[in-house]
Amino acid sequence: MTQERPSSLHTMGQQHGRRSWAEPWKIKMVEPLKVTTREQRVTALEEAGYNTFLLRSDDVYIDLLTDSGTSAMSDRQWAGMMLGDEAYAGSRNFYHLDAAIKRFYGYAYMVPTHQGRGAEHLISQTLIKAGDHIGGNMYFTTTRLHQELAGATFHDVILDVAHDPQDLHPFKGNVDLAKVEALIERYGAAQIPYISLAATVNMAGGQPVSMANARELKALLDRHGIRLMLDATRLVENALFIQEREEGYADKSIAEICLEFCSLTDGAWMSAKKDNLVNIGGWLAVNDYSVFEELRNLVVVYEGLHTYGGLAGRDMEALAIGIEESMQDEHIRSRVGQVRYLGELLTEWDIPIVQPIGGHAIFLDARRFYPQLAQDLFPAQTLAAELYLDSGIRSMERGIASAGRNAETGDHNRPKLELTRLTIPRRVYTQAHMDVVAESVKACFDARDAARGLDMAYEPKYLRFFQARFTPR
Ligand code: P70
Repeated sequence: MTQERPSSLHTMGQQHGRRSWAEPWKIKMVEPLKVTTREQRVTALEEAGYNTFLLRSDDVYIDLLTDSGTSAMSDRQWAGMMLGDEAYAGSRNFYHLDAAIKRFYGYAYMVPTHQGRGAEHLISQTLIKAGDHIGGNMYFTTTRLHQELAGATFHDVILDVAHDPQDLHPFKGNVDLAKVEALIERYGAAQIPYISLAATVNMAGGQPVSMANARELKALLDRHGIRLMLDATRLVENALFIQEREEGYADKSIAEICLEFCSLTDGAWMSAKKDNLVNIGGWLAVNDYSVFEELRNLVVVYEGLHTYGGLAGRDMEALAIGIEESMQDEHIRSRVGQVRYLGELLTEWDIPIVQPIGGHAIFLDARRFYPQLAQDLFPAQTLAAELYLDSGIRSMERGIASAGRNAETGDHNRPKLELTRLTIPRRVYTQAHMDVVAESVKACFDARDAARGLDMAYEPKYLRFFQARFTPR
């Protein structure tokens, strides 16, 4: 990959050591946005039970619910869609995708899946048996649920500082090796099929894992015969932080860093809807042929034949091209540069956000926004509602509602982090949109004393945050 690193691939600002993170593309097609009145927003939010997941996107102005499947594809990806080989078996697009995953992530065998949780389901059912224990660098909602449904108990093994929104550790996503050792000591290696490593860590605020931490973790697990499985959903963003912050990586390309990181793991699942720049898709890749054989058996039960896994040929083609585009240094610098632009504006205005600024989103610290609200009054959900009412911006709760209930006691899980996520889609919004968002957050911050909180009026059994309904106090 070294040939892909001439300085001409850096943004103009970076070539000159200036601060610009300007996008390495221009806009060819636009989609109009709808502006609503406050009255319309009040009605829409009431109909949605104060849950931003239940809003119609037609009622949203700037949609920062998620960076998942919301990216803009390039002209090359759209051209690739026309080359879809919609054969039931052996589509040529599958082989293109397989080659892209081998080239950029380095794993030997892969199956496509319809999205990330399809892959999480397959890997959990394949490697976990009832009574097992999984350590992970902070939980992610769907990941943990699939591990639990397969019979495992999840244990958080991330550094303690990851739970502190103000701690400035450069690699807040790192695993605390002492916690892993304690887990092995307590349950024995035979009951720990793998450690689940996410890079970056979504729920911690998009925080990265260092190469050194992954390497030490791998060495520790190798001594005990435990696998290391990667959630590669935002690995490309993680690679930028390694390039910027970790000694010895400043002159390595993003592609080289990703490949090295993956080489420290035994396999990965992927929600391709994030880093990989497609609207739908996922994949699951491993190096061990016997694990692959089992995955290939299961994929035909739950997803589709092993050469399409729930995706159309055209989707696999767009994904193969998206993987290559996502690995370009200038792409990822501008993507994370835009997130930082928003974060730096909010920081200048003393608005409490998770620091350091992460890769895919700005996380507002709802605890410090609304110190008057007890966590059981859903401060982060309240803030998401207030932001929508102010300006039609849609954000996502990442606090007590997302954390669900303890399977044994039935009580709420009460995470230390009570956050409202402003998630930036890739290649979609402009710097002016970021200004609108910052001003709206500021308006909500200025009116923070008036917030009263919410009660949960309807609670679904699984992943409750998606469909729960709330009523204002
Ligand atoms: C988000 C999305 C998805 C995701 C992820 C990581 C680190 C796996 C997945 C699953 C969508 C989402 C999902 C659950 C709750 C809220 C939002 N994250 N690992 O917005 O992939 O969605 O393709 O099945 O971030 O953060 P998929």
